[in-house]
Amino acid sequence: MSEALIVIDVQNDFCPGGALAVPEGDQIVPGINARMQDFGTIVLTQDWHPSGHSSFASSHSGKAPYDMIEMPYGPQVLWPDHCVQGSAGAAFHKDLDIDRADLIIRKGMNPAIDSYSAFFENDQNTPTGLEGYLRTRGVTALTLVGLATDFCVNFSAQDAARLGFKVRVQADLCRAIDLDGSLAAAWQAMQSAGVAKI
Ligand code: VGL
Ligand code: ZN
Repeated sequence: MSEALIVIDVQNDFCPGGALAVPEGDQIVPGINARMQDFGTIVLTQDWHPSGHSSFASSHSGKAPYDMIEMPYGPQVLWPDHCVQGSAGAAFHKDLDIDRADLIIRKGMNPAIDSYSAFFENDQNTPTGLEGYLRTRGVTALTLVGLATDFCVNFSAQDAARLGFKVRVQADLCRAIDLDGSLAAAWQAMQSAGVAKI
């Protein structure tokens, strides 16, 4: 019961054919389903943006997807519109075994702040509540899988390690966006934060 599997953002928009498709994003689904049986607690995260979210390029005139802008909380990549609340793209991949989840945590609802991490919004300050959920259930060790390795998995893993959880990221059950070397930088940052790559 002290180990949890955290499944990050395995949603249609991050799979081939989706608005922010991660190459091979769908290929990790069978392996994630199989891995669920090894854990006493299973948490799914769901990127869940209001339409017109500030992380969408379409919300900034003259900006294109993958441009960078400066937000009050720091630099922000602008994304194609994705994971809009209630849309088909925001739904979990149809083969993901969501019936096994103990908790589904949604993030990215604040229109003014993006939220890559399952623990904090990108202001690094506003909590999602996941830390409290895990601690009150006695969870001390986390294995992270899902999408995308270099964004939501990366930020979630670093935050979890900083919060004092024992953190592993299972690389074969993750896939990356990899913008300008962001995947290599993410593994470096995770390693420095004390995250184990398995
Ligand atoms: C993600 C970009 C924008 C992710 C979410 O799940 O990695 N990336 N929103
Ligand atoms: Zn998002």
